Amino acid sequence: MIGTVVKGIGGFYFVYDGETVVMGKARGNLKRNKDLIYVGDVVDFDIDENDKDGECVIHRVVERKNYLTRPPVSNLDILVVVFSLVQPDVNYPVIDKLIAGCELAGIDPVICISKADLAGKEAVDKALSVYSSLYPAVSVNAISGEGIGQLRGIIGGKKVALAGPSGVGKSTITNQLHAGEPGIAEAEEALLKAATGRISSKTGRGRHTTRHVEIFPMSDGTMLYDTPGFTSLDMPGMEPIAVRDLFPEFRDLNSICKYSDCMHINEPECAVKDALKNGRIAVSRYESYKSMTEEVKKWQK
Ligand SMILES: Nc1nc2c(ncn2[C@@H]2O[C@H](COP(=O)(O)OP(=O)(O)OP(=O)(O)O)[C@@H](O)[C@H]2O)c(=O)[nH]1
Ligand SMILES: [Mg+2]
Ligand SMILES: [Zn+2]
Repeated sequence: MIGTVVKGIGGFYFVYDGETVVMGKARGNLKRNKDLIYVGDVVDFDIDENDKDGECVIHRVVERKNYLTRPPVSNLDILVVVFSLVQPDVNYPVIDKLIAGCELAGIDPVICISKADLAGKEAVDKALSVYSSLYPAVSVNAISGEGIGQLRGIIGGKKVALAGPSGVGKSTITNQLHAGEPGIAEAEEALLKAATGRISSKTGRGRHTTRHVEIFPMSDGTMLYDTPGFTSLDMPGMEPIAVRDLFPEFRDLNSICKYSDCMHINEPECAVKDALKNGRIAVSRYESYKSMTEEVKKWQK
């Protein structure tokens, strides 16, 4: 059978088959390295009635679409990049780096401006306009629920996680998305409760110290990854020139620049700098790009 790993705890995995969650273990090779199974993995599993430790055995991890190591999750379709304009103030280089990390990992970013009630419509619209030609972009007030419906529409049926700076409202938005959702979580909770004793006796740890990432399947098919919160994605060593490709607004322009390897910084006859001058590229995006290329250069030394 095929299912999705929705939680891993102390060598046990919780597999969701589209209807229920079963607990089980990894077989053979998979078992030797517990890092080999990620939350989000699609796995081949069998129900094992005779196994005293769990209800299912995982045979194989289906090839991943993508994965992140911090937090360790796989197969995300969408990362909702959440940020507020005030409380806390927006930090565009951090946000744009997160978005670039999505581009690199093969995850679709969705831009979510939170705390729309605190910033004023004009500021929110302006921030949305920076992104709306590049990615799906919404603003929300997670206290009143405004904009949550629109966000639901965008992420519906997909495998989704929220990321962004601390305090921007990720947990509040997550709670709104969960509002009115019935029970897989409860069924899973009951399973977990039953399993916790066993797990604790094997690993010496209880549930609170081992909790990291967990997926909540929702009634519309959305799988919401609940992570402890992450603010950046891993950026492996890369050539500065490769940073260009992480900014979709440059893609059509790269070939118009005088030099094919134009970094869009000091070169003459640069289509990106022209677009910047006439406002077709946002200053904040360009500044983020420059700071990312600087960062990548530093790692190379
Ligand atoms: N005014 C206003 N406050 C909000 C909104 N969304 C969240 N808050 C508040 O902002 C604070 C932080 O929200 P959280 O949801 O905990 O933020 P978080 O992103 O999960 O923070 P971390 O878990 O630290 O990463 C809380 O006091 C929320 O009540 C909003 O839309 N408007
Ligand atoms: Mg939180
Ligand atoms: Zn250029």
